[in-house]
Amino acid sequence: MANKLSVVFAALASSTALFAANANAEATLDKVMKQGYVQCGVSAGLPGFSNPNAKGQWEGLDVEFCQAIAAATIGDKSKVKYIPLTAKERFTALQSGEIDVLSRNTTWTLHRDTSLGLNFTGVNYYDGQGFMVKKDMGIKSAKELDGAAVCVQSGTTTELNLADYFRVNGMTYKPVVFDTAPQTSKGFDSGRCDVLTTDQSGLYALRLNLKDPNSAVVLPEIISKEPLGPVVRQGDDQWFNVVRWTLFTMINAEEFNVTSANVDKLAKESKDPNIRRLIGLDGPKGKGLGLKDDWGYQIIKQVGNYGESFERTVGEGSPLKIKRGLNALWTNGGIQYAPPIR
Ligand SMILES: N[C@@H](CCC(=O)N[C@@H](CS)C(=O)NCC(=O)O)C(=O)O
Repeated sequence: MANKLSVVFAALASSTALFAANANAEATLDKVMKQGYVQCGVSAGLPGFSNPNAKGQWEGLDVEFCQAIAAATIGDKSKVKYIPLTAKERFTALQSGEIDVLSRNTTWTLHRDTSLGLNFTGVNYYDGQGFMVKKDMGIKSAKELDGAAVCVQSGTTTELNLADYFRVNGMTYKPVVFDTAPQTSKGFDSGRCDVLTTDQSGLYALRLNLKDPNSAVVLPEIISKEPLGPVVRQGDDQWFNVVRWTLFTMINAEEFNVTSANVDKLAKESKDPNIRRLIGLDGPKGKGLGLKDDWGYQIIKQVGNYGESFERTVGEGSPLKIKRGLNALWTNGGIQYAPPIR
């Protein structure tokens, strides 16, 4: 009996402890509201994704996503504290609570989504790994890279894909490993390696930083899937939902042609139920997320829809000039698709 009772007590105690741990972990939204800003982990310097401009202000697709979370929660897109992180530092920063969300060209993989205690909330950029070589090498395909010295960044999916690709194709290579993107592109520029490999978006970005961007070409092969997206800690469903529905709102807003420029007019005039729900005039509004009813309106008004953000940061309106490709909406030949707001 005593034994049975102590088992029951032990079970009760451990479930209480578990509940307490969960209750603590549930508090990211409360914490953000209390501190008055979102602590957002970003890349230290990757043009188009997150990069400080000449005035020292952070810019890029991942930066704008941080701003969208701040607009949805606090109601002010400027309430973000940016924490630049290398690839190696990023997951510990999230696990330890140093940041509230990681918005840093990070690939969604099984290992990261499970064993690291983290959850990917969606995909804000469908990418794939590629190679960049010096034009004067005259190389046309990655299959000609046998024996090459390859510049690569540590702590990334890139390192593993590189090893897989060369092994599968019966080729050897010499890795030249760096900790940051600027070091990696400098290594390539100064001739430490023949090839630089990273996500294709990163190749376009790093190419801009070369002494002569025209001296390098990007090879046609894409050797992996790199779905990049925002990440949160496991065990905080409310915050997970806030972050993922911020992304879905940006994508849905593009689908329904709601932009930062026309959202006020549509709020007054539109009878379209999809648009009215998107900006919180009808439908589930903010209650389920623990946000104000205008959370979607604030994202669109202050930051814009997904297409606006894409074009401004990495697309035709940016120095990178990346085409929408896979990142076009599903209604436009791409695979960006968000569940409905209803
Ligand atoms: N998507 C890959 C690669 C991400 C990555 O860190 N890429 C480098 C090379 S483009 C980078 O962004 N560096 C920026 C920095 O170090 O601040 C991953 O999640 O592992």
